[in-house]
Amino acid sequence: MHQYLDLLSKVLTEGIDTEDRTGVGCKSLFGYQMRFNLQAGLPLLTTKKVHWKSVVGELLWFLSGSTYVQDLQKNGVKIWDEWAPEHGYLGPIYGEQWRSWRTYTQIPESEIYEVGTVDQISQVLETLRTNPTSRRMVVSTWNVADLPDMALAPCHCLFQFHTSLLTQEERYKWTLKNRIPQSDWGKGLIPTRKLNCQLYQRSADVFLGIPFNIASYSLLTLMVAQCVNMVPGEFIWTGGDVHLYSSHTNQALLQLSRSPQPLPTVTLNPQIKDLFAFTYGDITLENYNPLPTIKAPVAV
Ligand code: DHF
Ligand code: TMP
Repeated sequence: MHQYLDLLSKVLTEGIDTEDRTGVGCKSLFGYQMRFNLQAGLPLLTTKKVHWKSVVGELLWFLSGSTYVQDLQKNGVKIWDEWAPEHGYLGPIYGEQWRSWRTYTQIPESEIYEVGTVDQISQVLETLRTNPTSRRMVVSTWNVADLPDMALAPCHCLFQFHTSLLTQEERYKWTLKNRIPQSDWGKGLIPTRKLNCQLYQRSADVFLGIPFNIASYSLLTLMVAQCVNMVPGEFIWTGGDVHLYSSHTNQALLQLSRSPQPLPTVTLNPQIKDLFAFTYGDITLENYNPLPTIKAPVAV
């Protein structure tokens, strides 16, 4: 995770002091990219403890299509509480755009519109299975017409999957890592492609948000890869406005004084091939030995 620490230090030293929507104030820079090889372990910060249960809980909540905070809270996840109104509906944020982006189709020669929905995630899964060289495997949450109704405009607003052929050597390594017996090698079980994912995040809270966002999309890539029988490749994080809130300066300095530890790994229940069937118990984090938590107030 030296990539993350490099970014944190860059924002701290080169970020421009900026007034922002929250009134907290921050140092900000525009445009940045980090690449993570998912074969090297899960890119989950080790220079502070990241609340993994919240990362998984939030991702499963997105995948379920829910945007009700109650569905998160019942799994003990509190990270959306500050933005939830009394009734708990956060508006058409991530879950709704991922699974049921609304469409309006005019019935010919009438003033009547038929309401439908597009399940972007299912469409991408289908394309990965049937046309893996497609350059259109994009999921967007930047639904311009819906923005005014969202509790918070999407920060991680567009992601794209990409696949490429594995080399013989990469396939062989995978069979060893997954202990596929030699007698099964000819049976079409061994993946032929690797799966890459790139996220565009228009606005990124470098201390609180980014560690969650990287872990979340990396985990999503592992889960999708298993469902479409591919090997996880690279996760690429691309940021727009990357900022460090002034209330996080001391926390950032403390974090930069620490040394990264070996990355943890994730083991998924190998039986699950349906992305929407994963539950918390199917996702196991192993060898996560981070340095202690660093508390920081979230800018609302
Ligand atoms: N607003 C701002 N200003 N920054 C964010 O990162 C952010 N993230 C949102 C919604 N609005 C936001 C959704 N994701 C925390 C982490 C992610 C997140 C919201 C909040 C957070 O407070 N993390 C703490 C505690 C984690 C926990 O208790 O589960 C942390 O130390 O990582
Ligand atoms: P903004 O809408 O004014 O850009 O404020 C959103 C803030 O939330 C900003 O600090 C970025 C942060 N954020 C993340 O970094 N990651 C996330 O996943 C979410 C939801 C928000």
